[in-house]
Amino acid sequence: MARFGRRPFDVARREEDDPLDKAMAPPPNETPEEREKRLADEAEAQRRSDAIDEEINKQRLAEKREPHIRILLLGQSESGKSTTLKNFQLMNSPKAFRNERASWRAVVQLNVVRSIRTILGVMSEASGRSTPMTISRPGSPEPDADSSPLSPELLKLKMRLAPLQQVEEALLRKLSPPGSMDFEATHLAPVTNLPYATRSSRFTREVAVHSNSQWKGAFSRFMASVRTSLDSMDVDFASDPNDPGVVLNACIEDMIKLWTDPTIQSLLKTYKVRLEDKAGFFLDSLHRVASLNYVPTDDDILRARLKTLGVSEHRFKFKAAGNMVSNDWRIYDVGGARYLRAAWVPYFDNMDAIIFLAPISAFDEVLVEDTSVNRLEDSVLLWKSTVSNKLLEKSQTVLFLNKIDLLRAKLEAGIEFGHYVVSYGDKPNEYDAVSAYLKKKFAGVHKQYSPVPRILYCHLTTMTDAKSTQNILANVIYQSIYKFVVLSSVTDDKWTVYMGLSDSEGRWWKGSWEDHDVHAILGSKASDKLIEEFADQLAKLFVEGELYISNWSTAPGTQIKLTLGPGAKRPMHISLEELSPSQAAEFATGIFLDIALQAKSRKCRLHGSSISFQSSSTSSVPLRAQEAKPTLQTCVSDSSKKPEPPIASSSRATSKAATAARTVETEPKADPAKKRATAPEKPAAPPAPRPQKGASLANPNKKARKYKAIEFESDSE
Ligand SMILES: Nc1nc2c(ncn2[C@@H]2O[C@H](COP(=O)(O)OP(=O)(O)OP(=O)(O)O)[C@@H](O)[C@H]2O)c(=O)[nH]1
Ligand SMILES: [Mg+2]
Repeated sequence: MARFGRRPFDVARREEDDPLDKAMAPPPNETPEEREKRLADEAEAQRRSDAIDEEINKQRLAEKREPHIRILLLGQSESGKSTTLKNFQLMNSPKAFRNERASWRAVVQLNVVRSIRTILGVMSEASGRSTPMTISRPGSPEPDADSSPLSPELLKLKMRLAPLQQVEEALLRKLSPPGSMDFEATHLAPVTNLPYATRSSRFTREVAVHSNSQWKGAFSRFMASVRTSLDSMDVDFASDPNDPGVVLNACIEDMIKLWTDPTIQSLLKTYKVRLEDKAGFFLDSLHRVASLNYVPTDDDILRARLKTLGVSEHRFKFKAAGNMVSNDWRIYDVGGARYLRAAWVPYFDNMDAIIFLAPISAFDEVLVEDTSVNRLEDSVLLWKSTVSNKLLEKSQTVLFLNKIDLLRAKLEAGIEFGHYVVSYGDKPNEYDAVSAYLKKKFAGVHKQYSPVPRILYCHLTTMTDAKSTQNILANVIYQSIYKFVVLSSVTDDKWTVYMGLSDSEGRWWKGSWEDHDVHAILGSKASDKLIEEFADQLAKLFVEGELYISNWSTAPGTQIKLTLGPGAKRPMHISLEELSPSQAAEFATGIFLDIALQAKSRKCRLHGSSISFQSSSTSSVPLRAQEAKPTLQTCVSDSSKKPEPPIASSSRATSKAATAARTVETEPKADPAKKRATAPEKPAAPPAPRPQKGASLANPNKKARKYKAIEFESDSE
């Protein structure tokens, strides 16, 4: 009661004492002229402030109206989200990406220091222990106390490397803005017995940076005094005595000695610390990365590790041929550690797509945040909760099963996948089998838990390999921006595929298979029956849209590859060459002609309102950006419609091009004689009799098919 009674007085007193009010108050003894000037200044300041507000509001409104594609990167910590983002940056604006090399130099240096400190931590632990640690995993070699004696030489080395702690602190100071508490502590964490193989995280804590902090800017300012052009690789940081790289450089030989010492190697083995599998591993390139004039390469930047805290938005403008669809992208990168995941949810609304990263090499690792949880299990659970989230039900799902390079290396090193994933049973401990199993597992979860049926685009990736990654990212981008139509035809000696791109330039590609291509797949002695079955299978893949385009490039004349059955054990590929503009025009005209003639023969009326090529699936014209956002689909048809079986057509067409476009027949011709037995007749001249149901181009929905996701049955285990 008493407090309530005093409140008005307190408030009044606070207002009186408000330092802002005091600062803003007119000076005592203000003359009328001064007052007039002050009021004029204030009015001007207000006008400017209003103008700025108005500008901001305008920009906000414009942004709202401006169509853009929103992509959210999701996955546990160290799954490769930020690395994916770096790949997008490298692809979209390599110059800007490379301009940040100076900042990444510091991160690489930090990664080096962290690795060395991990070794020093192991040494401390080994020398401090009188009995070996208990390793809970049965079957793994027990550490042997006698195997880790530290020689006086090693102890001296350890002491000589002590200044690295100051290097680390200096780098952190330079990277984080003044007063920032963004970086997590990097002191040695207490030791715990971990049940799994990877334990290095207990020896050091992660270096992290808040996504909103201007760490690159801060560092660039710091480096500005010494930096010449970072576009050239010839930068001399040695002239700056404050560069932490100077001390690091002085430690090169000692670091190499430590890392290559056989005792240290066996100690690391004993303690199951596989630094070479860890993020930010550069110890095999010490001479290069610790040199005074070191400037990170693109690869180094992709391999550098800096943990993300918070969520950051990155804008890209992808260049699409023509301007029919939106090519403004916003990519959101989030921190994947468990305690950061709550911050994801506000971004779930209205996402066009999510790219989920699951590091499948982590089957024998545990979460840093909770050492009782297997990282692969965490990924599967996170995937399950992501795909089942109602807010994301309209988002396209792209899954990157990442770190396959490390998966391969671990399996080749004899680490048993089945040991950690019991349901895998005794299947072969080989990359193909394991990756297929995991693909199936993740696809099964997607199928089972998606609130609505939707396509899954799944890729096996190595995000640190820019070349292969860019191909995959290009696929993700073109799936979003472009739409395609695929048509095929069979003539006596060839199966020909045409693929059209719905951009404003009307581009077409063409590829074909002849007898020898079929025999190359089935063997030269393939029986008629086998060839027939193969043709049926091929037709099914084609009609059901089990197609995928790789080697995508917008560059004119680039050869691209159409993959049939990307989810099959042995996908098949057909190379497509781009048609010249005049060939493409002739081909497209042929299709129109055929449509018109067939429509006429069926007494269809061709007038504006009844035929809308805008919405026709074969025409595959993308919706204008302002009408609808493009989706991550390469499809051309309405996926909700059940695909029709391939048609043994007896329809007719006039031109070769129109013939090609007419049907979705997919039987490759292995032998002209056999072909005649099974293939459709060669087309004759129009007018055609009414074609079989679904066979006509006048009803194109029956032909063009959606590229379907790779989908597997749910893992029954
Ligand atoms: N060997 C290998 N390393 C990878 C691959 N993808 C990412 N990395 C490395 O793994 C580390 C972690 O990747 P990040 O992209 O930082 O992981 P993140 O998902 O952003 O992690 P948080 O920011 O903690 O959520 C980095 O050092 C990458 O270079 C891969 O495919 N293979
Ligand atoms: Mg990150």
